[in-house]
Amino acid sequence: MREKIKKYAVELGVEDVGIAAVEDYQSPQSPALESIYPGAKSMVVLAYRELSTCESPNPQIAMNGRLDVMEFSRSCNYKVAQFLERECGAKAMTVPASWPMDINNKTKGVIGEVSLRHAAIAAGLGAFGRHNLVVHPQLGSRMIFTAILSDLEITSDAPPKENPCDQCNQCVEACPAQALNEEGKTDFFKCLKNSQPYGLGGNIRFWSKFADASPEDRKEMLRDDYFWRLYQAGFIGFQYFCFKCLAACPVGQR
Ligand code: B12
Ligand code: SF4
Ligand code: SF4
Repeated sequence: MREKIKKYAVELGVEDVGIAAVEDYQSPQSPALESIYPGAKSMVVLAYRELSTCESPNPQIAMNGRLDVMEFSRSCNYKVAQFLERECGAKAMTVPASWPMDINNKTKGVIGEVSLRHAAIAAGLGAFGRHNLVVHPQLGSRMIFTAILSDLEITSDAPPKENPCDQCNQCVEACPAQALNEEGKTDFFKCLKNSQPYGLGGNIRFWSKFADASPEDRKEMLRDDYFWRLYQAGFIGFQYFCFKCLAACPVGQR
């Protein structure tokens, strides 16, 4: 069964596949899996490689690489879930790369329904690097994950023999927001401000200022580049304007 699932996913173009038994998934801050899928027994975790677009100094092109991989990942995730239901007799539920997630004042929008880093680690796809991302032993840090929960009883894949991160610190030095200075912790407010300048924080700042502005100043604000970028972000969805920590990592670079 394990090999049959992996073969199908790899043929779709997924870079690597790991499987974790739910008891090996431990993410203290995330919702309990039981609240998402009562009776879930395992998860199939799919790994995709971010293209070299993440090195582009042009933020639109860098972001476009992410949009490509997210669109591809949504389709592969659905197809693998469909395969689990059709060919393996499972009940399958998909976990997206990023959204939707429960975004509220308590979680601040930084806790996914399932933590895909912890899922990838439980599925043997890598280990936490100094940048708090999962580093795959052969493919490196430029990895994006999705997952499928199911009631299939399958044991976890073995973890890599050693952590591929050699603590070279290049990711920490590359971070323009100094969000990685403290080991084992990403300062997510610093990261968010830099990596999603037109996200929720940007919207709150803009609209608060707008509410207090005079009619003349409001007109000016609507002609400003910042508003135009907010507008674009609104219809594209998530916008990541920084890929520096993952792009700086030398592991697995060709
Ligand atoms: C919300 C979110 C963010 C938030 C908050 C991040 C955070 N600290 O949790 C912000 C906006 C800041 C963010 C930034 C980024 N993100 Co993000 N993000 C997510 C999302 C949607 C949810 C994360 C979550 O649930 N966090 C809450 C829980 C899990 O965190 P936690 O328990 O506090 O655990 C953290 C620490 O305690 C620590 N930790 C826990 N145990 C251990 C053990 C050891 C040994 C160590 C060292 C650390 C450690 O690591 C965790 C990360 O900080 C996931 C997708 C998903 N559903 O998982 C993507 C995800 C984590 N993001 C991803 C990426 C790539 C990024 C960015 C590079 C932005 C970009 N351009 O894509 C940056 C990287 C920031 C960084 N270096 O940490 C990828 C990571 C892929 C990978 N190779 O690991 C994910 C998995 C998306 C995906 N589908 O692949 N992200
Ligand atoms: S995404 Fe950018 S701002 Fe966020 S931790 Fe990585 S390098 Fe720093
Ligand atoms: S850049 Fe260096 S320190 Fe950072 S994750 Fe990669 S190997 Fe580890």
